[in-house]
Amino acid sequence: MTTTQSTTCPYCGVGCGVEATLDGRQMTVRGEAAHPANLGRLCSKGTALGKTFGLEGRLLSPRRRTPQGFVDTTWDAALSEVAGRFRDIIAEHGPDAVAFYVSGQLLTEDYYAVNKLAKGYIGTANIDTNSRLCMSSAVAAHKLAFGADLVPGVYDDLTEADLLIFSGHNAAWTHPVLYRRIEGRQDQFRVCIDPRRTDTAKAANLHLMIRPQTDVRLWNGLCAHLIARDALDHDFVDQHTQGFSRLMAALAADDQSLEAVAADCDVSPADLKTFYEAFLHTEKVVSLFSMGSNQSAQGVQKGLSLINAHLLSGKIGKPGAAPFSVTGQPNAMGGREVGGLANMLAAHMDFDEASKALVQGYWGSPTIAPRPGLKAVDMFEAVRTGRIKAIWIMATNPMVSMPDANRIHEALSRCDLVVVSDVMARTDTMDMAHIQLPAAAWGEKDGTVTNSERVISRQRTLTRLPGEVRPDWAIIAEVARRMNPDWAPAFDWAGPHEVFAEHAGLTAFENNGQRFLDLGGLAGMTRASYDALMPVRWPFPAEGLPATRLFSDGRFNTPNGRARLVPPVVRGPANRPTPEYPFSFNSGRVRDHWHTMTRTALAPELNRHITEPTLDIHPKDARRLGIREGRLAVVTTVQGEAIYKARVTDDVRVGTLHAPMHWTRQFAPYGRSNPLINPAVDPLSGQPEFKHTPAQVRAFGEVWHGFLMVPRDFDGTLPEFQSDTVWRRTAYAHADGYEMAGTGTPDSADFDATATLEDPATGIRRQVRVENGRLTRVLFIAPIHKKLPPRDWLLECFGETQLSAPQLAALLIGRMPGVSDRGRIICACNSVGENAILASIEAGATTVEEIGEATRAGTACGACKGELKQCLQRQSTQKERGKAHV
Ligand SMILES: Nc1nc2c(c(=O)[nH]1)N[C@H]1C(S)=C(S)[C@@H](COP(=O)(O)OP(=O)(O)OC[C@H]3O[C@@H](n4cnc5c(=O)[nH]c(N)nc54)[C@H](O)[C@@H]3O)O[C@H]1N2
Ligand SMILES: Nc1nc2c(c(=O)[nH]1)N[C@H]1C(S)=C(S)[C@@H](COP(=O)(O)OP(=O)(O)OC[C@H]3O[C@@H](n4cnc5c(=O)[nH]c(N)nc54)[C@H](O)[C@@H]3O)O[C@H]1N2
Ligand code: SF4
Ligand SMILES: [Mo]
Repeated sequence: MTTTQSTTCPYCGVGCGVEATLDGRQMTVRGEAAHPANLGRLCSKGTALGKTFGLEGRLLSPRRRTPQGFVDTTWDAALSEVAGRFRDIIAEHGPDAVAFYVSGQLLTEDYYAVNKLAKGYIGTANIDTNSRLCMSSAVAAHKLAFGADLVPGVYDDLTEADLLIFSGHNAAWTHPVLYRRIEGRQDQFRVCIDPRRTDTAKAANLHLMIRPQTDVRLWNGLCAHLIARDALDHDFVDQHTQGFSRLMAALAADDQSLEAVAADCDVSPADLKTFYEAFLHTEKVVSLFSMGSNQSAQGVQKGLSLINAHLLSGKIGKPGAAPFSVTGQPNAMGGREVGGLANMLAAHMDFDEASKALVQGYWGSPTIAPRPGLKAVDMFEAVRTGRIKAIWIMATNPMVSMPDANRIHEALSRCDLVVVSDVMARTDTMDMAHIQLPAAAWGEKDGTVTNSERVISRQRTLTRLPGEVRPDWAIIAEVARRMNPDWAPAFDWAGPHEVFAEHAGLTAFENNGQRFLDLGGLAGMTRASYDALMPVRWPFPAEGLPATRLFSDGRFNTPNGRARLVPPVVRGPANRPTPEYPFSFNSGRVRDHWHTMTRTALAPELNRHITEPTLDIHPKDARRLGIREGRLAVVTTVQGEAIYKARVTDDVRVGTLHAPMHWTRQFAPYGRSNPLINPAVDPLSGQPEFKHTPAQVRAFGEVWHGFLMVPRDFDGTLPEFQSDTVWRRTAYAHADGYEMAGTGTPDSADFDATATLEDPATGIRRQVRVENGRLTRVLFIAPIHKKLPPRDWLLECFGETQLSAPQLAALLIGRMPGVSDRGRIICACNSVGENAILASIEAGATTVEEIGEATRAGTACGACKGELKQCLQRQSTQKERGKAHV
C-alpha cells in the first residue's frame, strides 16, 4: 500500500515542505509546491531523504552497557533505571547534579516536554542545547537590541532586497533552497563577507575576504560612515531607538577612516568603500548572518554591530529590509520558543521573579528552577569535574560537535550515568552511553518545527514505528511519570497535539501584548486541527494574525518599545595566534553532508561530492611548509591533532586553514576537527569560537598510500587497521571504500586473497578476493610517488553478482579499458561526475544550461550550479593559457 503525506524536511532551517510517498519502507520525495519555504524545490540532502529512510544502522530497542558490550533490555527496565537513578542522584546531590543536553533537531513538543521536566519538576535549569553552538550569539544580540529573541526577516525579503549581504554565511551550500530564490534577481547587488572564498563568495558581486574575526570593525566602520555622511534615518532613530549618543561616542573612540578600517580588516579601501556606499544608497538591504558571525568569542558583538547599521538607517521592519539571522537546524527556532536554552526559562521568558511565578503558575508545578543553568561548554566541564553526575543527551552528537572533543570524551568517560536517545545504534556519543534509548526518526513521528522565518510546519508520520522505537516526547513523559507519581498528571499527554496546545497556551498566558511571541491562536488545538495544520507564521495571537513583518510599526519588545543601539565592545587580544600556533583554524560545512553524518553518510550520492576530510591551505603556506596537494597534512593546536588531505588553494587566506566539521571516529578517526578546537566562548552568549583556533600545520610525510574495498553488506564490522595507518571510510552504492596511508610499513589489512600481484620493482601490491563469482575484497597499496588507479570501476564491480571473464581479468589492473571514471560527483541529485561535465564543455557547452542539457547536471535542485560555472571558468582560462603558449 502506498501513502503520500505532506511533511517537513528534517535537515536545515529553511524548513522545506516535502511530499513523501511511501511503499513499505521505500520512499520517494518531492518538494511541496504549496509550501511557502520552498515552493516545490528541494536540495540534494532533501532529495536524498528516501535513500536514508531504510533501517540500516538504526537502534531498534533500548540497550544497556555491560562489560561485554551493549545488550538489549526492555523499555520497562530502561525507563525505570533512568528515572530511578536520576531520582537517587537528585535526592543525594540536589537537582543541579543532573543535566540534559538536547538539540535543535528535536521537535517543539519534545523540547517543551524536557524543558518542563527539568525546570518545573526537577527544578534545575541545567538543560542546554546544541543551539548554544549555533544560534546563542544571535539570540543574545536580539534580546539586547530588540528586547526579545525576535528575527525580523522573512524569506520574501531576500528577493525584495536590492542589496543582499551574506555575513559569515555560505548560503549556496548551507541553505541551498533559500539561495536559489534569488536567482531571478539579476539586478540585485550581493556582498559576501567571509575570510574564505566560498561558492557564495564566488557568485557575489563583491567579496570582502576579511581577516578572520574583524567583522565588528567592519560593521562599526559602516555605522561610523553612515553617521559621518549624515545618512541616518533621523526620524526612526529619534522615535524608535535609544542609546544613539552612547553608540556615537563609542564609535568615535576609534579611527573610523576607510583606510584604517580597511587596513584592520585587510581588504582594499576601494572595496570597502563600494560596500559602504552600496549600503548607504540602497533602501532595501537584507543582511544575512550565520556561523561566521555567531561562532566567535565576539559573536554577540558581531550581531549587534550589524543590527546597529540597520537601526541607524531605519532598514528594518520594511519589505526587503532586515538584519536576518538564519537558523541552521530544522527546529533551532522552535527550541528557542519553548526556552530550551539554559539561560531562558520558557516561552521567551527569563528568570526574573515575575516570569518564574507566571510559568510555575501555568504549569502548576511543585518547583521552578531558581536561576539560569550551565551553558553547554560549562555543562560538560561540570560533568568532567563530577559536579554533574548524570546527563541525558538527546538528538545531538557532542562527542563530535562540541569544541575540545577530547575533553568531552573525558567528561563522559567519568560520568556516573550517561543516557543517550538517538535514532542510530552507533554514533561516537552513543558509544559512550550507559543506557541507549531508541528514538523514533523523521517520518515515524508527529510534531512541529519552526523555520528561519518563524513559520511553524508539521512533520507528519508516514509509517508505523519500527522495532520498539518511541517518539522523544513520549520517552521523556514516561520517565517523568516514573520519577514521581505525583508528576504524572503534568506529563499525561494523549499525543503531541496536546503538548503543542499546552506550549501555545503558555506563550499566550497572561501575555497581554507584553511578549511578541504569542501563539494564542493555536492554543485550542485539537488532534484534528493539529493534523490539518498548514504552515503558519507567528506571532499568532488569539485575536488573529497580525502583519507579516515584526517591527513594521517601529515598536520593539523592550519596556519602552524602543530598540536599543548597543555599542559593540571588542575584548582584548584573547585567543590570538602565537609564534607556536601561527595559523587561524576555521571549520564548517560541506554541501552534501549533515553535521556528524549519521544519516547523510548512508546515501552514496551524498558521499561523492567530497569523499574525505580535506584541509584548505594557501599555496604560499603550503610551499613554505612542503605540503603538497592531495597529500596528508597534520594540524596541531593546544587541544589536539588531526590529519587531513591537503587541498592547496587560494580560496583561503594566507595564514588560515579550513576543514570540514563532519567526519567522526567511524568515518575518519584521524580527520576529526573538534579535538582541535579551543573551548573559547563568547562571554555573553557562551557560544564557542568554532571558526578560529590558533594552530600549526606540517606535512604528514606518508611513504605509502592505498585503498581497501569491502562489500557494504559484508558483516557490519570495520576492518582492523595497523595503529599507524591513517584511514578514511566512504560508503558507496555497493562497497565501503577505505583510503589509507602511512609512514611505516604498508598495512596489509589481512585477508585471504584469491589473486595477488606484487611488483618488487615498483613496490606496488594488488590483491583481490572473488567468491562464487562475486568480488568481496580489493586492496591496492603503492609507494606514495606511484599513482593508484581510479576507484569507480572497481567499486562498481562489487555490484556484479557474477563477474565476467574480462572483468575478472581486469581486476588486478584496477581499470577496464574503455570504461572511464566519473570523478568527483558535482551534481548529487542526478549523480553526474566532474569528468562528464568537463567532457561536455570540451564538446562545446558554454553555459550552465548547456551542460545541463548534455549531462543533466544542475537540472534538479540546482545547488551545484555555482560549481558548474566554476568548471566553465576553469576550462576557459586553461584554453586562454593554452592559446598564449602557442
Ligand atoms: N550542507 C549542510 N547544510 C547545513 C548544515 C550542514 O551540516 N550541512 N548545517 C545547518 C546548520 S545547523 C547551520 S548552523 C548552518 C550553518 O551555515 P553557515 O553559517 O553558512 O555554514 P558554515 O560553513 O559553518 O560557516 C559559514 C562561513 O563562516 C565563515 N567564517 C569563518 N570565520 C569568519 C569570520 O571571522 N567572519 C566572517 N564574516 N565569516 C567567517 C566560514 O569561512 C564559512 O564559510 O548550516 C545549516 N545547513
Ligand atoms: N568544528 C565545528 N563544530 C561545530 C560546528 C562548526 O561549524 N564547526 N557547528 C556547530 C553547530 S552550528 C551545530 S548545530 C552542531 C551540530 O552537531 P550535532 O547536533 O552533534 O550533529 P548531528 O549529526 O546533527 O546530531 C544529531 C543526532 O541526533 C540523531 N537524531 C536524528 N533524529 C533524531 C530524533 O528524532 N530523535 C533523537 N533522539 N535523535 C535523533 C542523529 O542520528 C544524530 O546522532 O555542531 C556544532 N559543531
Ligand atoms: S534546503 Fe535542503 S536541507 Fe534545507 S530544508 Fe530544504 S531540502 Fe532540506
Ligand atoms: Mo547549527
